[in-house]
Amino acid sequence: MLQTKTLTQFLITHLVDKPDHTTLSLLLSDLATIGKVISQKTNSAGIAKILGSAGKTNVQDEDVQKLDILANDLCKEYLMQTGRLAALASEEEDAVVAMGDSGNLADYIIAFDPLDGSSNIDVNVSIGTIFSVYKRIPELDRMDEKQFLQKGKEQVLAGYILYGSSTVLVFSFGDGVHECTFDQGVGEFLLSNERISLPNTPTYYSVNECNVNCVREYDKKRMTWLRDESGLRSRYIGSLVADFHRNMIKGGVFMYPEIYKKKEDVYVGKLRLNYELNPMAFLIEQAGGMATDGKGNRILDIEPKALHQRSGFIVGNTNIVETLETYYTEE
Ligand code: P6P
Repeated sequence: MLQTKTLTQFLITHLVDKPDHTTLSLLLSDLATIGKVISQKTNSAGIAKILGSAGKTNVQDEDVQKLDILANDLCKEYLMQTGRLAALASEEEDAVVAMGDSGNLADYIIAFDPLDGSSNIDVNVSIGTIFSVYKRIPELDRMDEKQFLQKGKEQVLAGYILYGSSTVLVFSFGDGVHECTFDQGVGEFLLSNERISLPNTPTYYSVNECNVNCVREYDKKRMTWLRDESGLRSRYIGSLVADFHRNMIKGGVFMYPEIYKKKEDVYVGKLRLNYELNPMAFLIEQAGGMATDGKGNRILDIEPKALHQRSGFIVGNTNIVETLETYYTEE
């Protein structure tokens, strides 16, 4: 006897309340299928000899792993044949990707990080796929980059698939955030945590403390407060989806401040607004938390200016994020 709902059963119930979510529900089901395939590929990567670098760098100037390419190509090819999307943006793609003739009249667009944290693949650390879905702007050509410069609060579906000790799909349509766990035996994602709510008492803080001498004074003070006064325990795995998921379930805060780049004499964020920060900010707010850029701006209110725009990031329990924001000083 199956003790819980499958993702499909959950979506059928969801459609009763949201009859206009048929395409979005089918799209989430597509993403779940992609997650099953990537999960299988990452779990057998060592055997299939698809670990390691692909020997090229992406638009982020990052070393591309073989599994990055596999995940990116899988997402593009699978979603292209569904006809549910007009265009796609990806961390691994310089520009917007058209979703074929079948997508010409589609109402939605998607931004992806097909395999976030992929530098951790070779050491068996959890990695993830992050997705962010918007309604297409009808007045614009589907290939117009402005389709992907909508504020994060306009997202209609966002989530991630975490490939860890188990494979979990965490998502929100904007009416609560839910978790499904992949059951190998059944071959389905089963509902494992409905309407996730951040614990009132946070447990962890996550920041790469090796950056302490490359951040602004107010970020240095934030890192010191987290370590010495917050009462939180340090946990940092260096894989955004894994760090974020742990803190959402156990309560806590993740911070990636802007880092000083000596060559360019400028402070820059590492994480990308479109397909990392916006989906995570959407989820954390649905779980009762908060996400800012570290300069007092709500992530979901930021108007992106570029497809691969980066930003500073503080995300987690509202009381902790608000405390950290009190350290901000205008430059
Ligand atoms: P650092 C992985 O490369 C990633 O993009 C995120 O998943 C992760 O949170 C971050 O970078 C880790 O960066 O500089 O601490 O290694």
